[in-house]
Amino acid sequence: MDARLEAIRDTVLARNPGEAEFHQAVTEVFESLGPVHDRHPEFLEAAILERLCEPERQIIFRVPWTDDAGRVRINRGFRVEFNSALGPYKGGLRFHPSVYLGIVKFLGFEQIFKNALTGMPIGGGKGGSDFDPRGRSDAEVMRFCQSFMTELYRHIGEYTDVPAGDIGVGGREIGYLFGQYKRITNRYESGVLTGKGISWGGSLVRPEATGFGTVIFTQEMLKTRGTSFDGRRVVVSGSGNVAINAVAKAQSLGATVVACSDSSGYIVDPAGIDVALLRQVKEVDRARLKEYSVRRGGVSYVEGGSVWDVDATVALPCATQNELDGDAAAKLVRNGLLAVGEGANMPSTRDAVAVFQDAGVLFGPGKAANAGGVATSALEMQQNASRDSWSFEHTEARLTEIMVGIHHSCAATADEYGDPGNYVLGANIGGFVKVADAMLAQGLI
Ligand code: NDP
Ligand code: 2IT
Repeated sequence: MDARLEAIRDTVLARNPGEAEFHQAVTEVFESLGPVHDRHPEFLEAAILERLCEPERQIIFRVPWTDDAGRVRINRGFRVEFNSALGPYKGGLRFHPSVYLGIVKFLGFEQIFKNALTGMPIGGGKGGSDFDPRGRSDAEVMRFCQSFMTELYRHIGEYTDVPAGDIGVGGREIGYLFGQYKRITNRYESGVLTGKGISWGGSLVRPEATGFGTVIFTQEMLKTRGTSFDGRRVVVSGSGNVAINAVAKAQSLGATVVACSDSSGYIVDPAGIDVALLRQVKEVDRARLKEYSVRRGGVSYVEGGSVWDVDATVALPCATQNELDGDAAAKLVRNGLLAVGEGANMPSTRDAVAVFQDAGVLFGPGKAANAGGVATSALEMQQNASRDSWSFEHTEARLTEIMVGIHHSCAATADEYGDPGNYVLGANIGGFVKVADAMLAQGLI
């Protein structure tokens, strides 16, 4: 890392003790930014990096709720409004027991650059709670969401901060959150949340967008080597919103997705995953992935273990941060890996990224490859602002155009900075320069 940037990075780490994931995300971005600061000393003079690493606002609050047995429960809620240079804070809410400030800050930090890459007018933010929705009834989830929004509502708004889903937050949760926002404010402010249902201000394609976009980005990378998904053997991790739609899109392009996972284990389906059955098990019945292997013949279920033990030419990590380490990366490379598209946020450890890049594997980092979700959220905001709703075909065409554009700009930036094919460099520099220019123009705030 450039010595000037290393000193700033060390200060950021010391100011934010114990936030390992935030440290990791900051370090990874800073490693790309030396050459930009050679060309733009004004960014250093204006302390752009120091400002970027300090969120504009951080909100932490108590979320009391009552479970079905009448027992009082207390969780912690977060919203980190990281950077508004390009637009209102925009980013998802994560409900998972592992959530703490360091996770929310890593996600919010990544979101700044991701959102810049989309070319849409959105700043970066993230939020969530250590609430664990697993095993909770609909009524419990509703009471939790209502209590969460009873504090959050005062901080958000169409022109201020626009949350959406992430792990543990999907259409059901967005519905309860929107209902409570509307009730408290007495405003039908559609643009305050994205990921809404189609009949009440949602956008077609938003549920599919992250997984679809990840595959579209990966297809663009494959094209640079004169190849495609057609006939490829693919492994996906996770079996939630992003994973399911990545499976669907990869298979529509002629790939066979032979494996996916949850935090308990993974399935191997050599004939290719039956997407309708996977949706039924996970989205309708809200069952564990193991149930898929019970209902479909010829499928093995491996309890525990790593889905990355399954050989593939394309790997799409779509579960969570740091789920793919250096050993897993080396095994995938030995098994003939050609490309990785990160559907999740920071799923590959820094060791894993180094293994992929050293081996010449096409590597699409999350802030570029999974930007289709938030980009389609921005399209949802656009539809809400104009009180319009677009067809599936039109919206999907916009998503495709945006993902192809992100691929192009990452590749062009990597070329410009003398490291062709380095999408990590391209994404970090491309996103950073847009935000830094806007921050300079807006003065010292
Ligand atoms: P979901 O809650 O729908 O699904 C999450 C999936 O990941 C589940 O299969 C879950 O398994 C698995 N998972 C979660 N945590 C862990 C863990 N600690 N260890 C192993 N597996 C785990 O979330 P999404 O599909 O929406 O999100 C997946 C990833 O994509 C996240 O990194 C998210 O930040 C990222 N992302 C999401 C976007 C979106 O639009 N939803 C946009 C861009 C990125 P289990 O059920 O066992 O917990
Ligand atoms: O990580 C992400 O980009 C998301 N969870 C989606 C955010 C959004 O506002 O749609």
